[in-house]
Amino acid sequence: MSDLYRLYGAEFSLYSGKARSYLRKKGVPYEEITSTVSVYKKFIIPRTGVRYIPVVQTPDDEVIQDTTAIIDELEKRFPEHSVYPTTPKQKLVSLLLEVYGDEWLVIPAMHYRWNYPAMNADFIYREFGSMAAPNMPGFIQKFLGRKIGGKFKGFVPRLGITEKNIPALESSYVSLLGDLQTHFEQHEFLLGSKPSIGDFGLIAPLYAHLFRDPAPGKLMRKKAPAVCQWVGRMTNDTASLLSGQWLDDDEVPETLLPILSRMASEHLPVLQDTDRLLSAWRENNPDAPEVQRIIGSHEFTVEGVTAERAVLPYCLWMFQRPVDFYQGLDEHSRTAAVDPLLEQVGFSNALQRGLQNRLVRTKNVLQLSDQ
Ligand SMILES: N[C@@H](CCC(=O)N[C@@H](CS)C(=O)NCC(=O)O)C(=O)O
Repeated sequence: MSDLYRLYGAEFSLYSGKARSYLRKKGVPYEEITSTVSVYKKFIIPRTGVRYIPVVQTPDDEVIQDTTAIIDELEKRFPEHSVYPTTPKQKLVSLLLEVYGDEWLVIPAMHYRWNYPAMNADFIYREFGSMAAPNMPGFIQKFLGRKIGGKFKGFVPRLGITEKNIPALESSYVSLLGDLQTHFEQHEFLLGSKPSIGDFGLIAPLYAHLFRDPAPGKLMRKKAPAVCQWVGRMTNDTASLLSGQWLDDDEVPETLLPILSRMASEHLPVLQDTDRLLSAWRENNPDAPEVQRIIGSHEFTVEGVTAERAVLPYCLWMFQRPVDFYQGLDEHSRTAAVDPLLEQVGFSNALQRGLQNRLVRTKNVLQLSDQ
């Protein structure tokens, strides 16, 4: 085995962008292996038991699937210059924005990728095809690209993206871009001059889809040039973690407040409802060996428009992280620092109340734990 870490990913894959950015910013020695059909068959599926990318293989042949698990394992192996701030507000905000990027901004990412076919379709099918079978003739790549890409396009309605709410989803995303623009005009990263776990969550949708695909890329360049520059800082080869600093005195810049408020009004109700529905699912499926990827559907509202989407329990595994962090804080940190901030952005008692269910990931599948 070589002494390099291996990233099995793809340039156009949302979560691969998060893992790659982390590896680069952290200065981890790695090589990227394209996830061809053959690599899926011979490596990814047998070693992980599931069909997701990215996957990281360590030099001692440990195989890790899921970007949060990858980052946390690498943080143990490379503990210097952590991507986790240590002060209460900054750490909580960075954990919340990781969840928001990973789990919610998939909506604009998938919408702008798949609902602008005149600008994107040729590009994205070619990308899927050349990843799947890089040495095959063009017509086979085209066929495979459409087949594999079509599967991902099929997720669009399940994420709750429909004719009815597209104007609302676009309006929300354009406002978010405006808020991010204001923030990145003043700060290099979310919380200072080095990226935190929150930056890595946001780069997932904001690189592969929203920056790199032709239609949303044009929108981002027009509306939010400072966000494009942040994408550049997040994806270049400079290991900026080695030199940057968090802002002093646990400061959370004012410019992040509208972004947290947007998360509180759009995403938080979905997280809370997912927890409620998972309790009901648990009662109806007491002997299920694992939690299914989708456990029904529920309503959600963006900019006053309500639509229906799949209930995805995985988002709770992510949301447990900020909830656990909040609940582990001492009384003084909560009341003096964190609670006023949460109140200000509309999280009210969500973290205080906690969650009804606890999820664990075992062998890359989710299970309910008895706590
Ligand atoms: N939450 C996981 C998700 C990995 C994931 O969903 N990857 C996408 C590509 S970006 C995938 O492989 N999807 C296949 C599928 O959904 O069946 C992570 O952080 O790595």
